[in-house]
Amino acid sequence: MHSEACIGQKKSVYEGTNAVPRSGDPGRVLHLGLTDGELANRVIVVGHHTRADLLSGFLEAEDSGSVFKLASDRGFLTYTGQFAGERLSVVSIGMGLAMMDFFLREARAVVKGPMAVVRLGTCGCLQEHVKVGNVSVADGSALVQRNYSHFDSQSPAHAKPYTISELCLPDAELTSTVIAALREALGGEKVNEGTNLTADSFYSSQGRADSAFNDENSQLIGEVLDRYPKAITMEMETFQLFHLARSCLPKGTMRAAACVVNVANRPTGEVVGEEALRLAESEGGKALMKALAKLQL
Ligand code: R1P
Ligand code: URA
Repeated sequence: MHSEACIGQKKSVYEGTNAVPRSGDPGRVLHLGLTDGELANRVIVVGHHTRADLLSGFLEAEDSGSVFKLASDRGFLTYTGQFAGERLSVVSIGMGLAMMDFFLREARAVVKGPMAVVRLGTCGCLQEHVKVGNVSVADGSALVQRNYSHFDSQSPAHAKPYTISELCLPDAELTSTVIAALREALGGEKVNEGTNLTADSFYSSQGRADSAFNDENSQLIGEVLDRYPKAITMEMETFQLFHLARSCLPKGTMRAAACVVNVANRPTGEVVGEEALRLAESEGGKALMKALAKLQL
């Protein structure tokens, strides 16, 4: 018999399967790959590695003499260092509700004490007057989900193809600090505030047309705007961040805020240029790091 198949003779690949499992010694959480103390209480969370690399350039070395860096084999990339006298991490988590869930739960498991998390993402913008390259801060977020039951031919006719949730709110103080820092860094005309919509797909639940699938979404953006006329941004993680921060126990120990660079104006079809995007990411990101460092935790 091949040795890998000898169930019962090998140490388990991880422990604690009914809670937040860890593997190795020291125990590392399964998906972020981090162990206790490697992540700071103040975190900027972004969607891709290039943005994390960019912002990690603003971090200064820890006492060890370098900025901590760890790439997990599940796609998470963590940097931890010093910024304006505080310990701060920048983490790239990839995309979607599930990745934000992995991140916040496993981050909570390896960090002691109160946390503050700010997302710097990108989005499609639903309002014609909001310019691409601007940064929009969420004053609330609603979740737009594909209703899988609707697409099952056995389901009752009244089940709608998409569900739209109630609003979930961010931390008010952190959000005001973020807005002030962004305005100072980018100028007031480049910073918008409004409702965020988090979708469970880049495609169907964001109202994109794709003739290769039955999506029944041609009316979706209109329905969402009827319900939330102040909605300006549509992306894929903010609701989960706000929801889990509010669900975190003890209450108030995880504070959250979120903003996104508008990369595409959905009504006009305009898409941001490379240079404007990098500028918003780097100057906006630095402003968020200042806001996080300033926050009394
Ligand atoms: C889709 O292209 C991705 O871009 C947006 C969405 O939320 C989704 O994750 O944000 P990020 O640029 O932060 O990944
Ligand atoms: N990210 C999204 O989720 N949607 C967009 O339209 C652009 C970026």
